[in-house]
Amino acid sequence: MRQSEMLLPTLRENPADAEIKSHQLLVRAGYIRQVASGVYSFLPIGRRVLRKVEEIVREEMEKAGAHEMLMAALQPSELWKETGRWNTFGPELMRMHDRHEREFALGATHEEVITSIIRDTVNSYKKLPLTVFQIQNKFRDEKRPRFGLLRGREFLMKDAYSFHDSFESLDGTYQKMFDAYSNIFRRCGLNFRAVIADSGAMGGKDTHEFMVLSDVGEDTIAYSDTSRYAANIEMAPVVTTYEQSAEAPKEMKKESTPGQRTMKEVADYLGHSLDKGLKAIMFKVDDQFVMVVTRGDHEVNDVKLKNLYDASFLDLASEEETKSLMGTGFGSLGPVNVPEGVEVIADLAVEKMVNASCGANEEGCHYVNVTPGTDFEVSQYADLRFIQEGDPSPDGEGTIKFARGIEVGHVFKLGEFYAEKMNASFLDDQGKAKTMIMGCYGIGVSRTLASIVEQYHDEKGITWPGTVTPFHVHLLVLNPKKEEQLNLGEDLYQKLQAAGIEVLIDDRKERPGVKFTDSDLVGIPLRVTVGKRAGEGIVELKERSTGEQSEVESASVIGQIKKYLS
Ligand code: 9G3
Repeated sequence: MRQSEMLLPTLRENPADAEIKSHQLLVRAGYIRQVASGVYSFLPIGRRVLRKVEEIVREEMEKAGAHEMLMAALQPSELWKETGRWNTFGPELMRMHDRHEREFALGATHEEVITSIIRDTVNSYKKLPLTVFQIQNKFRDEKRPRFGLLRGREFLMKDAYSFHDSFESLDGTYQKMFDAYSNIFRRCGLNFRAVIADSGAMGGKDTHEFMVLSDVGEDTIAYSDTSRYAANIEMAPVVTTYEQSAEAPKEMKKESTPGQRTMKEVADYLGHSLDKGLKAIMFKVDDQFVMVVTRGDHEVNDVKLKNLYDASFLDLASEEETKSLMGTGFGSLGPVNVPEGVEVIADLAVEKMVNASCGANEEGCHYVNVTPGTDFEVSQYADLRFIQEGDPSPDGEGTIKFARGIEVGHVFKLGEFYAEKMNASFLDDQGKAKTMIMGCYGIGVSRTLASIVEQYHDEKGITWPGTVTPFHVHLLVLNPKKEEQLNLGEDLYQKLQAAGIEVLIDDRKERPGVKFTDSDLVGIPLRVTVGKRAGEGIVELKERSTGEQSEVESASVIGQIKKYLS
């Protein structure tokens, strides 16, 4: 394609609201433009990359046995009322009325739509399992859209849905989707981890998130430094075994600790390390008060606490509630002599401790030489803390390290929830009506594109991997007014296209410096420059990511490019 004809508006400066590299570079290099907060248009060169990512997704989905369809984005509210989600989702679900005042949702996801199609069209086990997918813009009115395409309010998603007559069948499809996702992100050149995750509002049991490792990621991943083990930090179990302290328990006694509030302050004041202290935090779990005790250097994992009680509501008790319950605030809370009605539970690390310190439930006072089981009762010990770097990996191989991740994919075993609510049933081989079992599988396609830029850029611009680059070769003609440059450029342009190579020719009437700067920004992997030595049939070949360049005979440059691209 010819750059002189192309809408490719590059900028020298970062847009004011762009905080991260992918947002800055995609705007500056003419790939996207913002229409509104969290709403972007893809310009021609951006559309080409998006299509490359879509194609990889499409190929791998079809290889995994999924069939592509395209569902309506306008969804009648009746469907969402059948599952009850019309009311459980707040302002994030974008809603509108049609000319007849009928209510619609703009598609945020399509469980209701696809289940309403399947219940009308599939009624026998012979037609199962069945997996469909679509690639379509989704609408979610995020409270704080940010980071460009990473958290938008209209974004391109691949969403797939599978229907089964048994959980074994679901397990099979789930594994196929899991493998397809690994292929997709590998083909996109991404450094990613499949992470054990929490299914959140979607229910069901197994679920994995696919996380691209990146410092701008919103999630924290705990991963093993020697195996493929990785889990969302909320889910990672702690498998550390604790040694029984060898100390002989001493007589508990009260010390005054005037003005000392944090664990660190108290430990320093009492002259012991943080891990000899007991941290007590009061939670409200559904409608009961629970005091959670952990070692002083550990943090309570509220997702584990919520899952332990299978609670629908969990929050920290307020300072007032704590004061009225315990007669003291957060700073001197402790598990010794806790009033009735407050349950005390503790993390596993606490069980083996001896002669620890803890709050005395009295402002400015702490107990020392406190031993669990002797000086206070624990109703149950459980894995209640966040995993930490250096902890042993739960799979028994290596130790845990943390990384930030961008969630680009999420696969769920949904179970029967949607089919039950919407009466999607089938007759089994005994003619008996059964509820279908579902899985669903999402990829943020536009978010994946931005993640690739996060992992592939340098200080001059984007450095696309060959599998998703908008073109394979950027052909610069430095001075089209010079006959020999114009002719050699056009000749190479034709030959490259004839060889099936995707080439963008910069035939604009711009100074060489502008062409080089734009070319570095746009990030096409290979650059051929036709310049001063065109008369001798010599051109320059440069690799964008390494900066390696060489002068080559124009006759042999096509062969060299073919070799590089294969
Ligand atoms: C909504 C809004 C936001 C949402 C949802 C619904 C997330 C919602 C979870 C899923 C689950 C899977 C199929 C593709 C893969 C993910 N945010 N989820 O259901 F109305 Cl406003 O979307 N759906």
